[in-house]
Amino acid sequence: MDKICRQYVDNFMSELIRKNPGEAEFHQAVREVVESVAPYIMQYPYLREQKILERIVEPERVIMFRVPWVDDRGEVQINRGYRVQMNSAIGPYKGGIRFHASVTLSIMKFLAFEQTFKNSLTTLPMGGAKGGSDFSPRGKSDAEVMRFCQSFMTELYRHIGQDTDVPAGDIGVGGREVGYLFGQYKRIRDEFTGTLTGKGQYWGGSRLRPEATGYGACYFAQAMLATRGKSFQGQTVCISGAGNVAQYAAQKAMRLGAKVVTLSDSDGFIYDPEGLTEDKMNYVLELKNIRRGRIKEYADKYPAAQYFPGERPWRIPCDIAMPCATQNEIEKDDAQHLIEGGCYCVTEGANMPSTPEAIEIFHNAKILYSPGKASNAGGVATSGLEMTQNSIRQRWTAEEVDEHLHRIMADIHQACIKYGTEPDGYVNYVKGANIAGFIKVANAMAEQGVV
Ligand code: NDP
Ligand code: 2IT
Repeated sequence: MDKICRQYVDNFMSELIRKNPGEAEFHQAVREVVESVAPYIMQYPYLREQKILERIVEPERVIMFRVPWVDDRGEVQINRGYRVQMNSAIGPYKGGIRFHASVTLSIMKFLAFEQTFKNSLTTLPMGGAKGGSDFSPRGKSDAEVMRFCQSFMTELYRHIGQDTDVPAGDIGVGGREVGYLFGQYKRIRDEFTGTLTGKGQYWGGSRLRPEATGYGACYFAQAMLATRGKSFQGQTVCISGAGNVAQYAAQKAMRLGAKVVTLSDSDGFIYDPEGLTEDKMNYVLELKNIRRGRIKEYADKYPAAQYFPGERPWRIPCDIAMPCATQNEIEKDDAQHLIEGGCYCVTEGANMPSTPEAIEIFHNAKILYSPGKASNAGGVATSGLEMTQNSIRQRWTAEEVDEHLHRIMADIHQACIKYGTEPDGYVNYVKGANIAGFIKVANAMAEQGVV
């Protein structure tokens, strides 16, 4: 980056940090995008004159609200609810809802910001948003989760709608929570519309939406691997997380011929040197989605596997790593371990799982590295397909949805190549994804005037 560009980025970031103090995750997500797009902005003065970057980092609207509910012991509980409506330049606000104890305004803003560029990359007309609460479903009964979801929606309903803002799942929000949220929305509004995605298979949900993020990440990885004449066949894969994204990334990688040797949760990870099988995968789906158990139990069930409490899987040697748990779960040392263990491809299923220091290590080692906003876009893309199916009151087959998903992931990969190829031929997928995602939103904003 030249001196003028560097100065521009530094000034921009000091002003952003001054205006949004203490929001470390938001600063991190913005810095990455601004560093990628600054050279592009320098070439087009109208983008600077229109203050597109200054506008794009300012949410169009932030909603924060009280979520009171009563637990099973009759005690009153109070959580905080959020919806950050970041950008609606290319379509209605769209993005997931996260229920996790760690949720803060900074995390909501970083996710809504990332979502804006990710949704632009999908080629579908969707703006960017994110919502959630510091409520943790862990250890709560179904009845408690239902009462919480009903209370959350009793405020959120007035801010969303099929042409306004369409929420979906994220960490802590899966089929069960979307069901309770949708039920309450429909009850208050007295209308059956596609206002949430990730709905149940018998009431408007798209086929393959549960699988889409994990499958899409594998399709993206396939495209990256193909650039080096490789595939998943015979490769050893380390995956973190054991939730929605991790489960279906593992299933698809395995079906594509890879040996998946790790899964994790916030308490630790399991290492199965023999690799996952369809039977073991079915056990994991039942353990996590029905019994809501911990990944530790895998090692009790399959003695060849070992459980490592309090650790992340990145020191296990592998060819391909797929972080599918949460933000900043690959730090500098983890990245170093991955490279030393022979890893040559990192495909992010989670949002911002690698720290900037880790990304620098991947780039310096010239390995294949894709940021979440490119490789996990299959989830929201399939949400977009669910919106289309709801609008035309039709339901596509799994094959039709899978075909769309394949095409979308291939298009995103192509866009990354177009904008991210360096003079030496190395593809910087971060740069490619950020510039490709930015151009569409920036031009839409410029064309729509100062709003
Ligand atoms: P789930 O809630 O289904 O699973 C999350 C998994 O990550 C769990 O195994 C969980 O363990 C673990 N995890 C969560 N927080 C932490 C933490 N702070 N430290 C360590 N482990 C943690 O969520 P998803 O699978 O849906 O989401 C995973 C990631 O993928 C997130 O970054 C999300 O934003 C992203 N994503 C999700 C999409 C979707 O369609 N669902 C689409 C695109 C991205 P534990 O049970 O112990 O909490
Ligand atoms: O981060 C994400 O892209 C999601 N959690 C999915 C959002 C969606 O609207 O399907």
